[in-house]
Formats: sequence, structure tokens, C-alpha cells
Amino acid sequence: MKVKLTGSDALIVVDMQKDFMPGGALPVPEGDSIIPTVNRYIEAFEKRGLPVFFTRDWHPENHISFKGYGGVWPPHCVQNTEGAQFHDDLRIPLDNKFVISKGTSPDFDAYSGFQGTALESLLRERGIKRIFVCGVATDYCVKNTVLGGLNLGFHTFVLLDGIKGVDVKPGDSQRAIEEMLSKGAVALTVGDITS
Ligand code: VGL
Ligand code: ZN
Repeated sequence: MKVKLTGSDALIVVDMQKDFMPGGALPVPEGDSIIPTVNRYIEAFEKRGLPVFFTRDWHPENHISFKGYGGVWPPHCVQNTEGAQFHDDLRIPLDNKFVISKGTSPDFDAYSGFQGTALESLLRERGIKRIFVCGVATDYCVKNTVLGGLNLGFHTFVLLDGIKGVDVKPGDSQRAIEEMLSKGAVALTVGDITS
């Protein structure tokens, strides 16, 4: 499906942080393989002056999602550590970009970029009606951000060539994609964005 970008569109880049990349604390297999494509999406929005939102996991070191604190994950994306930084190759626009930190208090986790953040109000105050979502992990934070956007009434596109999953159970990412599409998300790839 071809889509022409308009002034009410925003890009959401989910959790492209070092800990989620190969060599990190909670790596998404081949998570870095999507960076060139994610950068193409970022460039497409940047060129048109459209906003780009970067979510990041930003946990305290005693976070509830960590093993030893009641959770299932190894410690990852601890605030102000190198692992919480965005990947060095990720394109970050100089203007009209926003960093959305989530999972910032010890006792709450957030897989959705909308949960406990200002993301919705930042989108609404800019008149954004359609969101385009890429990043990691397909089966956790991408899925929940897409479903969150749909629930809030945003037209939500999932950028299939700009997402990667962890697949704790084989097939998790594919099932996540099917769930997003069945709930109203629209699938796109980078060639679908036209001028
Ligand atoms: C994520 C597991 C734990 C994600 C965050 O960004 O998808 N997954 N924390
Ligand atoms: Zn996390």
C-alpha cells in the first residue's frame, strides 16, 4: 500500500538501544540489521519536517522487570549506563525529535511507549493523527506501542522491514504481527512511502 506523508504524521522509533542490540544485555537477534532501514524512515520524516519520537527503556537498577526484583529479564537499559544509549549508527535528527523514557520507576514496567509517558499529549498537541512505528522488540515494545496507539484512536502503521523481535518462543514475532494487523494496524515497507 502506497502512503504519502502529511503534516499530521509522526514516526515512532522504539527502543533502538545498545542493550537490545547484539552484544547488549538483552539482545534482539540481528537487532542491528534493521538500522539502515530505520534510518531511511527517519530521513523520510526529517526531510519533510515531521516529528520523530524515540522511545527508550530507562530503568532504575532495582527495576521490577529484572531477575532478582520479581521480573524475568536480565538487567537492561539501566538509566545513564552505556547499554541504555541509542545505537551509535542510529540517525538522530537535529530538530523536531523527542526522547520518550519509559519504565522509569522501580515498581512499574511499560512495554508501550504510551504507558506512563507524555507521548500521547505530545502527539495530540501537534495534531498528529497517524503514527508509523518501527524498532524493537516486535513481540514486546513494538507490539504494545502499536496496540496502545490503536486504542487511543491513532491510525497506526507497522513498518515491517523496520522491526525485529526476540522470539523467546519461536513464532512470537509472527504472532505479534498478526495480532497488530487483526486489531487494525496497517503494514508498510519503506518503498511504500511516496513523495
Ligand atoms: C523490551 C523486554 C524488556 C522491549 C523492554 O523494548 O521490547 N523487551 N524490556
Ligand atoms: Zn525493559
